[in-house]
Amino acid sequence: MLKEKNDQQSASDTRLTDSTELRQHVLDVVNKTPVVDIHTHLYAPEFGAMNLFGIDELLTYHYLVAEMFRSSEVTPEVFWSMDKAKQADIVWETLFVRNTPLSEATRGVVTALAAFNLDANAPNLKEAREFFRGQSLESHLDRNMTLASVSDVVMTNDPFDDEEVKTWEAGGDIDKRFHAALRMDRLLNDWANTSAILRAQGYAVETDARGRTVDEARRFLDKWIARMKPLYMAVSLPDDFMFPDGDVRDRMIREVVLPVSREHRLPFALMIGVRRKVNPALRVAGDGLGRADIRAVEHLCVENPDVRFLVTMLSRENQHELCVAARKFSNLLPFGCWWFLNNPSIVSEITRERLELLGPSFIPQHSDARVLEQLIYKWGHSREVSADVLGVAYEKLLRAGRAVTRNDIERDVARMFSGNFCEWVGLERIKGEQPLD
Ligand code: RAT
Ligand code: ZN
Repeated sequence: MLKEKNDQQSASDTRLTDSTELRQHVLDVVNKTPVVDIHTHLYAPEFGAMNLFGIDELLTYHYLVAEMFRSSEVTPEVFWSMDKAKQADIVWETLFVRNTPLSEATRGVVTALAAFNLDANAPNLKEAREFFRGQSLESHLDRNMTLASVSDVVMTNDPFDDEEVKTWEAGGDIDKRFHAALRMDRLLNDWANTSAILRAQGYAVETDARGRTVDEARRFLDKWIARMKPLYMAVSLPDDFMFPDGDVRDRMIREVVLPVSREHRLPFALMIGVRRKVNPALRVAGDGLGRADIRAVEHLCVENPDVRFLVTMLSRENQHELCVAARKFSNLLPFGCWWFLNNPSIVSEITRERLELLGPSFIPQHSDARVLEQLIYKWGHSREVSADVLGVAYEKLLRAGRAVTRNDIERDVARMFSGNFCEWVGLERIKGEQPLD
């Protein structure tokens, strides 16, 4: 046993000087290393009906709905009046039967179906529906997490969502693989309505955010932090987000969010660049994007060196300057290729750029999955890109005169897939470690 272990040890320490062997090792490590998925819209089983899985949910994902309207005569009005199964039929017929599923979101469905040996050329959804109907949530969840090699999932938790609140208020433990992220959108992007809701809940807040608003909003957050034990607070922000600014959001960030972040040692995640409801008729599929001003991020980081920021930006044009900002501020951790950026060509470009400017000190990807089986394709597809990008980087290093070992590759990948995040949010459990024997 000991000898076997020593042999394994020395194999891991051997310098990889052959580029084919090197690429093979990188692929192997990238595929095997468990990932902590730092931003999703998935929920622990305890959240009941909020758990989405199966073919009808996969096909009515808003990424696909938007694409369907480009190739179908059906109007948004008619589409939204249909039940989910009928909507799924239309998406399948339009994007998978009458057209070839060439886009990233459609290929994703193919990858997910193939993982369960389901026919992606099927003329209808009969077989897929039968298969998913036969799955129990618990075992299907285990299977998906294993297939995607995801060890932990961070949810998106909105303390103003009635359905979600019911589960939190019921108390009780939730599945340990799931972690909370306290979503701040309603507090920071819709204060006029949110302040009225808070007043109805007994908080003495004002529409203009004056008076006792700051103390009361902090009291509200303290309560939800105690309840959810989130790993971080998060907000999505428009492309015209500025900091400093003279608006209510500025005041709420300065006087509520940042002090709460310091007091509870909770990082603040900013997802910047979304333009909500560019086409309102498309509903959840109708959001767009715009280029944001990196100076807002720089100001936050320079003014708050004791706060840790996780930042992702939606516009491709913002990616280089986000890397440069991260070089200036060690309290800034760039993460993920968000939403419209989650396509192999762009993920590849961004990951190369980040690696070249930041080494392994970033988080390459999050899934943003809303439907369980999306974990399989989102992680499968992005692992392909990561392995490619890393393989090229190690080969260049080899040519420059520095060979790497399997241990080096394992350390780098573990850092990017889980370590950077766990350290940032203080998640104690060490991720991805195999038991000793
Ligand atoms: O990627 C998405 O599914 C978007 O609709 C949004 O949910 C976005 O990721 C967000 O968290 O606001
Ligand atoms: Zn999201």
